[in-house]
Amino acid sequence: MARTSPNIIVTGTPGVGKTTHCEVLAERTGLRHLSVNQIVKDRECHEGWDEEYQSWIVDEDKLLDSIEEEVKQGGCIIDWHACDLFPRSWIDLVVVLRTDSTMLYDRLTARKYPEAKLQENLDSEIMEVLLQEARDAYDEEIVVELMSNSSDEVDGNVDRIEAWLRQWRQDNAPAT
Ligand code: DAT
Repeated sequence: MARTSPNIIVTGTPGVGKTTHCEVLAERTGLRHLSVNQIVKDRECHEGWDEEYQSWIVDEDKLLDSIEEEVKQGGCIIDWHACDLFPRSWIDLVVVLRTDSTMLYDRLTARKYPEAKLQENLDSEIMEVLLQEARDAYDEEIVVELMSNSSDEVDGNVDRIEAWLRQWRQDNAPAT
């Protein structure tokens, strides 16, 4: 069945501003914010806790099973620092947020990330790992890279995504 509302992934290295964007976007558009972090924790889609990295070891099959019905209905904003696990047929737009490394360092330090995790995430941002993952997993026309250094950029990005959403709804309106 065709979706009447699109599904959007908002991805990027931890600390780039995914949650910040998704919350504003959900409020302004009425789409549902699916915080994968929260779902992994609440629905126990994991194989335990990694002490060194201070994060859950995600069971991807269980996660996908758990969200499949909801996502297939459309209208979801998926907030997660990985994207290539979600089937291409589920996804209409992939937003990859980017941040300058000095700013990311400050944000992750404020979160008290352990040293190994901090360094790995900074390297990942500099090496554009998530952007590449998104480009490898999805058609390039649906992957958009947006900067997230300031709150003005959050507003501008949300405006752009809202404009995209209006267009998507127009293009996918049921024939009358
Ligand atoms: P993520 O969900 O990607 O881990 P977040 O939305 O929780 O990131 O943001 C991490 C911190 O950085 C939080 O204190 C809000 C701040 N932040 C994120 N994006 C920002 C932006 N574009 N301008 C200013 N602050 C931002």
